[in-house]
Amino acid sequence: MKKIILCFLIFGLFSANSLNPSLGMKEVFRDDFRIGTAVNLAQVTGREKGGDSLLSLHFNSLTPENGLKWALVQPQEGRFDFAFGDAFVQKGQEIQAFLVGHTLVWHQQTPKWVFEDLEGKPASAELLRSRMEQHIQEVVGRFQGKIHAWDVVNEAFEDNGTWRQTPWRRILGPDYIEMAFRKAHEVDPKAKLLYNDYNVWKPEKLEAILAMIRTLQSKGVKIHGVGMQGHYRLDTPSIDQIENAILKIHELGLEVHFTELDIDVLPRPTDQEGADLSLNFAQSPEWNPFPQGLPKDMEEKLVRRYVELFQLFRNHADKIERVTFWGLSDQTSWLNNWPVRGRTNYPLLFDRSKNLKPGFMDKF
Ligand code: 9MR
Repeated sequence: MKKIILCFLIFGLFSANSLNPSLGMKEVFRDDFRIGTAVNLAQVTGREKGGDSLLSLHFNSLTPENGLKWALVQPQEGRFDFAFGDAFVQKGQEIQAFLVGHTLVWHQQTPKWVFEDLEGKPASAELLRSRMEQHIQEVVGRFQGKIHAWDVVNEAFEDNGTWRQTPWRRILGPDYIEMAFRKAHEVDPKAKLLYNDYNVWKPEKLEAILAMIRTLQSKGVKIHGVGMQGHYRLDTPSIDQIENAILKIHELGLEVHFTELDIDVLPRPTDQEGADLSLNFAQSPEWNPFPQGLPKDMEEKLVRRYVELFQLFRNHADKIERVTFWGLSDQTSWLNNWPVRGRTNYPLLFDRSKNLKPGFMDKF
C-alpha cells in the first residue's frame, strides 16, 4: 500500500506538462479556456523570427494589438485599409484561432476628422452617428464570419465610475454604446460582442459597467461579454478583487474574457493603475532599474503571480472564455513605453528570446 501511495506522489510531482515540454499553453488549458495573444503586422505576416512557431504551439486566439483600430483602418473618411485585417485573418485561419476584433468605438487612435464636420466644427450627433454606423458596417462586414468576437466599445468609464467624457459621449450622449452594439449585431449576428475596459475590478467602475449592461439588457440589446483587460502589477489588484468582478459579470449572464493580460514589474512614478494612455513621465534611471535583465527573485515573483492568476482563472473556467496576453514576448510589450518611454520591462510569460519563463507550466 505504502508503495502505491509513493508512486502516486512521485507521479504528482511530475505533472504531464513537466514530462512533456513541447506541450503548448493552449493544450494545457484546453478544457478551461482559450489562450490568446495580441499580434502586430510582423507577427501576422510571419516576418518576426520565431513568431510563427510560438503562435501555433501556444495560442488558439489572436487579437490585433493596433491593426484594426480606427486610425489604421479608416484614416480618411471612406478610405478603408484592410491589409492588416486580411493578413490577421489568414494567420488566424492557419492556426485555427478564435479571432477578436479590437476595437470599433474608442477615444484613442481615432482620427480628429471623425468628430468634426467639413468646416472643422464639432460634428453633429447625426453626422457622428452615421460615421460610427458606416465604420461598423464596413469593418465588421468585411470580416463577417471570420472575426468571431468584437470589442465593440472600449474604455467608456473613468476609474471612479463616471462616464469618460470622450467626443463620443459628448456628442452622442450615453446612448452611443447602445447604437454601437445594435449596429455590430445587425452586421454580424453571430459575432460575440464585448465591452472592454481596464481596472474593471475597481468597485465604482465595476458598478458602472454592470449598470450599463443591465440597461442594455433591459432594452434587448445584444451584449455577450465583458473584456477585463488585465493590465496588472505584481501586488495589485488582489486575487479577491479580480474574482469579485468575474462573479458579478457572470451573475448578469455574460462571459468573462481576459483580453489584455500583462503584469508590470517596474516601479511607476504614479500610483495610478490600469492603462490610461494619457500618462507620460520623463525617463530616468530610477524608473528603469533592470536594463540588463530582471533579477531572479523578481522573475520568480512574476511567475508566482501568473500562477495565482491562472489558478483563479481555472477555478472559474465555467465563466471565462479566453485569456489573452497583451503581446507575444517582453520584447514587443507596450509596457516598455508606458507610462515612461524607452524602458526595459518584463511583463509577459515569454522572455525577449521567446522562451517561456521557468516555473509556470509545471504548475498546471
Ligand atoms: O499596446 C497598444 C500600443 O501599442 C498603442 O500605442 C496604444 C495606443 O493605441 O494602445 C495599446 O493597446 C491598448 C489597447 O488598445 C486598449 N487597452 C489598453 C492597451 C494598452 O494601452
